[in-house]
Amino acid sequence: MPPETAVVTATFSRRMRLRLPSGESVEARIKGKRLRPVCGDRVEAEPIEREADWLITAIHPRRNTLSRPNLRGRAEALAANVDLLAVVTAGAPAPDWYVVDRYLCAAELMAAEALVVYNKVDLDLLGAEQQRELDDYRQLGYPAFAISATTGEGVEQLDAHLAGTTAIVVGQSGVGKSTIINRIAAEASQRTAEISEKRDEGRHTTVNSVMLPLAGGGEVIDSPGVRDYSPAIDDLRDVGRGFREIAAAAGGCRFSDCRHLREPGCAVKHAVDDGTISGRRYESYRRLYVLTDKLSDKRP
Ligand SMILES: Nc1nc2c(ncn2[C@@H]2O[C@H](COP(=O)(O)OP(=O)(O)O)[C@@H](O)[C@H]2O)c(=O)[nH]1
Ligand SMILES: [Mg+2]
Ligand SMILES: [Zn+2]
Repeated sequence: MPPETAVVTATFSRRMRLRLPSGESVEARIKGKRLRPVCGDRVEAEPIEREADWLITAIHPRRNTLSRPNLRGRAEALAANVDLLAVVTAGAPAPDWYVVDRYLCAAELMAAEALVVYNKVDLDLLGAEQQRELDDYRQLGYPAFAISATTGEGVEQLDAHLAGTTAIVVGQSGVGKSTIINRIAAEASQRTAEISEKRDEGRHTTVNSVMLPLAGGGEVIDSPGVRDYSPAIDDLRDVGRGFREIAAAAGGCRFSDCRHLREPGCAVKHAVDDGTISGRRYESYRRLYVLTDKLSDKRP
């Protein structure tokens, strides 16, 4: 059989599940040690003689990549070719808006759409402060949804936004990503994901990502919980580009290479002082800038 272009729909460390152009799902391993396919990748694959496994021989160029820095400060891909990031927080564990901002920054830099989900409204923990954060995101143009994956409240509106896209659901561990996906994924596909996870139990400790068809068309990737996510950023100036309102204000800074930290004539700081830019969002920017600067020192 000739090689085929397949889509990576699940990764379990170095084992993959592929969807062939025929729609059939097969399991695959990877040729050599250099290739690192992730969910959403388009790959070249060929059947292996007298085996059920297929072999991935190449990864097609990616439209975009969701990545984070690894321990050596280099970019490690988590998923590829996505249209939209659904960033999930919840009543419990307590929302970490800094993590939300870092995912939103990643979305900007990879030219993907993004929206914010506050899950577990049924816990009645959505106070004025959280409500204000959600309103701030809406003001910036990010749709924000307060939902309960358990009761189904608000899920329909979220579902309507994701339909037809290739979306990835991201956020801290325990916020309800998998529960949300179980609600919105096409029913038959959920069982497939379960089987693959179970079959792998004991052999591989990490089930990384799974991509499932959405009931309303398109597909959704359930990503692993990454603790303290931050985007992999090569160019420090990209940190500011990842915050829409900061990118928009930066044109007014006195210096074209303004870092918006302590420079005189900084339009961003000015906007923070007069309340046009949220002080909390600015603090997110500042922290990520410092972190990215530190990580870039690590790279040889
Ligand atoms: N009360 C409540 N619990 C939820 C909701 N969504 C998920 N959970 C619970 O939160 C826990 C973590 O959910 P899970 O989907 O595994 O989170 P993930 O780590 O983000 O994938 C589980 O015990 C879920 O039952 C919700 O809307 N309300
Ligand atoms: Mg999960
Ligand atoms: Zn500035």
